[in-house]
Amino acid sequence: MVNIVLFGPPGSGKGTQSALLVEHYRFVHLSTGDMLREAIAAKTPLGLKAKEVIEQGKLVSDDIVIGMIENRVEENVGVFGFIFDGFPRTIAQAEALDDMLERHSTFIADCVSLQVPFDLLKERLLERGKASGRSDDNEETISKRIHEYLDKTAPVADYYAKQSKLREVDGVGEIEEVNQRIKAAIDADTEHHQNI
Ligand code: B4P
Repeated sequence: MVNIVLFGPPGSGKGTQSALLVEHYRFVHLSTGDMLREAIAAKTPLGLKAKEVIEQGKLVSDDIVIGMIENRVEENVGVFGFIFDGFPRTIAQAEALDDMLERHSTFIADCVSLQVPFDLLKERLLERGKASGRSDDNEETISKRIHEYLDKTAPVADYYAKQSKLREVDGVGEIEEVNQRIKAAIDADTEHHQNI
């Protein structure tokens, strides 16, 4: 199995790039943001709880997102590999993910970290907000999300750097151009990824 974490601040292109990567490789795409939005749309008790937190620009609790990911990993035992999009977002989530994968005799191969300046993130998310109507893509919530990222999520990059798994990729440029850079970073570890 080859498992990749796609990491970066809100609006860095994790969702956009994951969609392209699953077309190219045989990954199963697991996005905690998408799972939470599905729960919100279905108005499940979890969704109602998550809606409030997301609209405040905060992170949903570790227990909830770890549980969601664990269910999806269990459901997909035997697949070629996972691309984790927007997860882990805290050190506790990163540790839980390592434990979970170890139980299935596998591990994270690379954490691809998309580098995008904060003013550009804001611009992209405000633009997306116009079309998507996402209630967390407004100026006030975007600032809170970036603050939450710096406080709780940025340390996750160090977690993977310490394991020599962090691959920083320039996330500025055309979507296809960024995608080529990500694929080059993944393919650079050919020995580990021969069978993708
Ligand atoms: P997510 O759904 O993960 O979304 P995101 O961080 O806002 O966006 P992403 O980086 O995927 O950006 P995208 O490709 O869409 O999270 C939403 C919320 O859910 C979080 O704030 C949190 O509350 C909660 N949550 C999710 N996971 C959690 C977890 N593990 N723990 C706790 N809480 C969790 O790109 C954004 C825009 O930029 C798009 O419009 C796109 O078209 C554009 N774009 C992308 N690449 C571009 C490029 N190269 N050039 C120009 N525009 C580009």
